[in-house]
Amino acid sequence: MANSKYEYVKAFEQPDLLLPNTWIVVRIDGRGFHKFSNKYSFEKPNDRRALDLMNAAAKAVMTELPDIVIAYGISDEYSFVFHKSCALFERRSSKLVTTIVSTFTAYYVHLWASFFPETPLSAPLPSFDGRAVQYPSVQNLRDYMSWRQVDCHINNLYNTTFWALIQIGGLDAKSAEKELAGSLAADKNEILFSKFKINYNNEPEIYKKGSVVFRDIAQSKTQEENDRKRRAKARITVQHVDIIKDEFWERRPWLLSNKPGKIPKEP
Ligand SMILES: Nc1nc2c(ncn2[C@@H]2O[C@H](COP(=O)(O)OP(=O)(O)OP(=O)(O)O)[C@@H](O)[C@H]2O)c(=O)[nH]1
Ligand SMILES: [Mg+2]
Repeated sequence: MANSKYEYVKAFEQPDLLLPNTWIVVRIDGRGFHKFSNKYSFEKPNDRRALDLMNAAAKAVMTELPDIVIAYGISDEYSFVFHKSCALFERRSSKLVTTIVSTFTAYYVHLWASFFPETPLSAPLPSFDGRAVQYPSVQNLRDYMSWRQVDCHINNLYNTTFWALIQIGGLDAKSAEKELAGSLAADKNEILFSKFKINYNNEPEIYKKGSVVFRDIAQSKTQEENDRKRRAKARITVQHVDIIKDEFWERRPWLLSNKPGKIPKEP
């Protein structure tokens, strides 16, 4: 077929390729969720319904995209990890990010009513931004995951203490902020315990550790199905566990190897 005179515009499309053989993390983040959480009266500092909704949307994303090996969520953000061998969407950054963002947002809106039956959504509707980051080694990838989980802990300890000072202690926001300025983790634990009889260790795991979504596959499997099909059928689970220590990864070698029972080899 002859080219039209307009066809030259195609040359303006520039590549946005991600390197092969790297772990790709797509992190999405709720846009303006400070305002959004006030509009729908999210509980402070943690709203269980809002977190469950985030987790349900993340599970739906993972069901539709079997190339995602693990996801980790806190607050209004979620990180999705693509295996280093994944060739999905020709490893084009914009395709990966827009697919994750639109699929996640669609499910977030679709599932809203199941988690907030009393408060229907109204404009402006929730939306998310997203970015892709590449990590060349398992160590870098695990350090990324650890970074997010440490952030979860730091933020949650601060927020739990801050809101206890306000909700139970009767302080205003300015005084609570002043009280916590320069405080260490031990100081916050001490404030929680001595002032409010709250043992931070007994706070719900979902708030302290965030949410890890992954496929709980059996380690012995017939070879009839190819890996992608097998992953698509595996049960997706949401857990609130430590992903910083080796134990989580050692007990689930299929997560990083993408093969049942195999640990990834790295030089
Ligand atoms: N009350 C309440 N607020 C939450 C909860 N989870 C997230 N948020 C709000 O969402 C915000 C998320 O932080 P950011 O992503 O930095 O803030 P943002 O307003 O979304 O801003 P941008 O991401 O830059 O658009 C928090 O600061 C809280 O205000 C929750 O469980 N309860
Ligand atoms: Mg946000």
